[in-house]
Amino acid sequence: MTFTLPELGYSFDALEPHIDARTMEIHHDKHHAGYVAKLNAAVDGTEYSDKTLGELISNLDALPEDMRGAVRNNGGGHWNHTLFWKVMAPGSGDGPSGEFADSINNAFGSLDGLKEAFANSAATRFGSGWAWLVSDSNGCLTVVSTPNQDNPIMDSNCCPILGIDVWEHAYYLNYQNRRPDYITAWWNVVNWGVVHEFWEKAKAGEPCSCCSG
Ligand code: MN3
Repeated sequence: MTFTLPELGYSFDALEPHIDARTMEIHHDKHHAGYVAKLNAAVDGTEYSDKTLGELISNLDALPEDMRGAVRNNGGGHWNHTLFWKVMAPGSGDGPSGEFADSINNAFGSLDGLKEAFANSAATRFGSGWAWLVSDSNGCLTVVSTPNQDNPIMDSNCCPILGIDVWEHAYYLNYQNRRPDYITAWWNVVNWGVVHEFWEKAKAGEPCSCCSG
């Protein structure tokens, strides 16, 4: 399979003022495109070229040592950014609703409790990485963080349904060293409808496949 860079689904300036157009353009067209190109370079022409992205990064141990690192970093990068673009939208509208809102309340007390756990996880990730809201197949929610381009599916059965990129390339033009301000502003562009859909699929026991194509 040759992996391709997905469309953003909205314009580069759609998330302003929370995320600026220049950051979005470089992030999507350069950083994400780079992960896709390097992933293809690692996998093309090997016996692993017919695997899906999800199969590759959730079975890293099965890969030969000389391609494992490239698939981990660039396959993880491709998966992570594909989710990231999907869980954001301009004018994100209403917050979580229905059973999904109940599940958030059960796990974190309230939506604010989730935001606090998430912000702590994202702000304290040393160096580059991600913070995630993950669901197990019972719909149970947890907040975790991963370094670099690692993804929770690399070593757990939990599926990420929301994630924030806290690499400096995601915010430095606008926020410089103020990672907490970026994290606070980012909630304004979270697309809760899509996060809710991903949670429903995780809870239904479907493979964690939102970004595996
Ligand atoms: Mn990034």
